[in-house]
Amino acid sequence: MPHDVDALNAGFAGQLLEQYLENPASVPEEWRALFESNDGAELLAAQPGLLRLLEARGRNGAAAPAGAPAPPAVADEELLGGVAAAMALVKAYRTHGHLAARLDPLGSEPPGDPALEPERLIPRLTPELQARIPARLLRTYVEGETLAEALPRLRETYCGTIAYEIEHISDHEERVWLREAIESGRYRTPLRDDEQRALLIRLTEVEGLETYLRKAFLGQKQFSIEGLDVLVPMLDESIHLAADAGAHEVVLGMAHRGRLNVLAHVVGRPYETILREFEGERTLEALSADSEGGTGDVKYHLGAQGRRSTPTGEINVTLAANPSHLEAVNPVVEGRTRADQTDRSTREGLHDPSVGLPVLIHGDGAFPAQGVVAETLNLSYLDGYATGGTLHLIANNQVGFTTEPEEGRSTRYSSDLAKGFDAPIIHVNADDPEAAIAAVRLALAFRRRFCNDVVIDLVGYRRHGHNEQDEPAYTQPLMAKRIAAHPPVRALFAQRLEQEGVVSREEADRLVAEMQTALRAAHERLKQTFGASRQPVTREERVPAEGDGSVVTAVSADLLRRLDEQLLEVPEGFTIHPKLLRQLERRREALEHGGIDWGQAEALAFASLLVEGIPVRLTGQDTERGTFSHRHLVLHDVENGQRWTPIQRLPDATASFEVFNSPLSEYACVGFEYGYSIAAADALVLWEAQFGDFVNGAQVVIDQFVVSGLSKWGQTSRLTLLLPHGYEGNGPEHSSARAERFLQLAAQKNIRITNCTTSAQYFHLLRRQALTPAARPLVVLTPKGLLRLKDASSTLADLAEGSFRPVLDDPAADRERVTRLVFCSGKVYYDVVGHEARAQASQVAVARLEQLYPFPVEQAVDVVRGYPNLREIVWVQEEPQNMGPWRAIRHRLEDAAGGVPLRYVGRPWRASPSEGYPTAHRREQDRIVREALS
Ligand SMILES: Cc1ncc(C[n+]2csc(CCOP(=O)(O)OP(=O)(O)O)c2C)c(N)n1
Repeated sequence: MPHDVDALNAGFAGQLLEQYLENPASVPEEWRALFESNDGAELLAAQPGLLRLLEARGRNGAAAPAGAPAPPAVADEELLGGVAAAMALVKAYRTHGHLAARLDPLGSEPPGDPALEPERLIPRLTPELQARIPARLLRTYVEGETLAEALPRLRETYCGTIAYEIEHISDHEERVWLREAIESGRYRTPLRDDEQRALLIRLTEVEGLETYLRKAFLGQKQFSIEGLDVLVPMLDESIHLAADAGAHEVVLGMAHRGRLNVLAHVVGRPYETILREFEGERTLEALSADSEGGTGDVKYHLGAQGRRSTPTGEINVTLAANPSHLEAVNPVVEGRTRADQTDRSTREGLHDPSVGLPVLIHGDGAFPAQGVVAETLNLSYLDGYATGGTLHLIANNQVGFTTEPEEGRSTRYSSDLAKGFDAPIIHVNADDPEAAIAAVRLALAFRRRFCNDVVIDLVGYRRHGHNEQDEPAYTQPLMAKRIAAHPPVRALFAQRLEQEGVVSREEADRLVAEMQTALRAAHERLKQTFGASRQPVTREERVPAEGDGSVVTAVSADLLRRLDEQLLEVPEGFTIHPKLLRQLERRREALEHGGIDWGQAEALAFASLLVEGIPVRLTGQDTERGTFSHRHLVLHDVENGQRWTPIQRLPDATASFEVFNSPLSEYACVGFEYGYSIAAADALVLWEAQFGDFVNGAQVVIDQFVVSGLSKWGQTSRLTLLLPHGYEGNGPEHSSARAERFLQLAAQKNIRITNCTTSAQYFHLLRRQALTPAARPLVVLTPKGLLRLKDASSTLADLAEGSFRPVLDDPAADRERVTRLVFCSGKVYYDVVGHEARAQASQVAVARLEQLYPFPVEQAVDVVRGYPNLREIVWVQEEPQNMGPWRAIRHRLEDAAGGVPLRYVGRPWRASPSEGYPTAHRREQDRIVREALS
């Protein structure tokens, strides 16, 4: 810190200040802090030499040239001090103006801030002094010759019905752009008469729909938008601006609040279909889910797609289906948008953010409190996840369900979290529709210019209870009273337009009546269709065909050889780490003489898909290398750190391979990939967990989207989850991928769950997943130790022939001798067959269940039938009895056993998946295997 400001060399300080004003980042941190504090600016300004410099700058409109003789002192001490105070004031408006803004339609007093009061500064900025301070010294963009003229405009700009938080942004260019955009009023030009009229019509429609529904369907939940009505015209504006910027897609994510209105007016769903839902009939989405054995979903969760025409052409608008879980849809929307923005016919998946705009509508209670919001914001500027900036709209009705803001967050604003991500925050009063439109214009201009997220905190209220069955006055009595006495925004806006002579009172009233008539007519039309109901969907139609049989997963040996060679190619002069080089070069040998390990089989599966035109996207924590250092799809030159990804250079590839290390998130990352997989039905999208356990950080996405999306919304996905699994003595958290969770959630062929024991099986499985016509999510319990285990490796012939086999019988059993059939799944197989006791147990055959769901009934029966002298079947698992596959597949095994007794061997019921101590693990593992064999 420059300690003694009085003793400063004014010339030096002046130069620094000059520099600071040009570019704040260019001066040392301590000086920046000094200039940015009010005291500092004042003290510095009290140095006459410095102020002469400032004066000179003002006169010339530019910095005084270095070494130029100091211009004569033209100002008295008071004026000079005043300039510094005025600068502090400008800074205060930019930084704290929002504290004095009139953001609450219900009229609560803003807290204000002393720094905004010219009378309280030293020297006091009296009106006389203000009139003497030239505005050009202050570097603002508002109009006015003097501070006296500029000040009211600053106040209007920063403390009106819009307020801004931009000064936290670390990028100087962005900050200056925003200041200029805000203060020049470029995005706040008044609406033309026809635009105002259109806005009034829109607000009338928004209010009219809610009013009609409330009257016609008393007490049914509609989660009315009223109090935040302007959200709809804001979305209209966003769609127009997106189209204008060349986008083909706008993807919306939102919760319950206002959703029906958005469906009708933003997506363009006919009123009839919404009314049909209220009448208890299903609309199209639910129907399509029906054909997949679906249950459908409540009306305010259903997704929809529409095409909107805009002045610059048509554009798709997608409202993502979502569950009740607030904010869970955020990463899904980002993933969907990213998929829309990616050209998968290019080798790396060319990303063009101008193609689509993601818009997320948040609740003011949910935004600061749901962790997935932060996780999703953290994706926004990452190479593998960016979507060119998301428009965030906080539908801020100043209350949660019944929770007050003071109970719901530790920050002043609901939006504060986003400041950490350098997003500009625009607060706007929902009772000022024109300001709200201006907020969208500024936000999207900023996004277009900088590809960054922007947050609009739309401050309104909730006219009714949380839903239509709630009484808000039980918990927010004062607020409810204020709201009851407060006219709706449509009425306020109509009144304003009447005063301005844009519409007459009669015209405004007529619009209201016309809307009710239109809704009544739609309702009548709908009622006439009742009775002529559809044919019920038959059971046969409901269960989709698996269709796996028709898929060829084998790849010719010649092609595999060629791909393997290409996967080892690096440019001239590229130096691979010598240890890694040896590992990679072993792949050539493995191809010819056996020993194709997991990493190699996987790379070959991916490469073979790429030359067949199937795009692949693989993400996860440290996935480029692989947690267990087995993958190495991305190589790093040890001399210069440059990257090289051979799989993105395959000469014959006709589809993209995207590979990214993910941030340390499960919830948002799995949500993102799910969203991507929905929009990119053509692609194999894989997410890998660091260890399988960690997938439970994404449990909401698993439960609410992955396993149930098809049933609820008819939404299919071939998202593939790679979950490292297996008991290797690493403790309770690195052992189990919790197969039991997925098995419990498996029904109606909604997902596939596998646990392969050879790299060839994995190869065929990946290819089947990409190629099979019936898209379903796939859960793969992937190995750790097996990744390099010789016995689990495969040969070229294994890949060039055959297919994925859901059950593997014992290859070496003496069929007549066998009296016990051990069934197991995954790595424990190698523990059993590799155990010293195995040699003595020729009466035991060991079969592997490679696909846990859908349970391969016929194949399991065939295995059992292959042993004529069976006396028992033993299910062996490493997991405790209350975990792992046992409980889910027990009945299936019993069926397959055809009367042969079935017994369990494994860990007993346990609260924690595994032992913490390696010795205890070894003992338990040994006991399990001995029991299986003895
Ligand atoms: C993850 C999650 N927890 C709890 C709920 C129950 N819930 C539904 S709406 C709501 C209040 C949401 O408040 P806010 O985000 O301010 O949105 P608003 O309803 O006020 O528009 C709550 C707690 C939920 N839907 N999701």
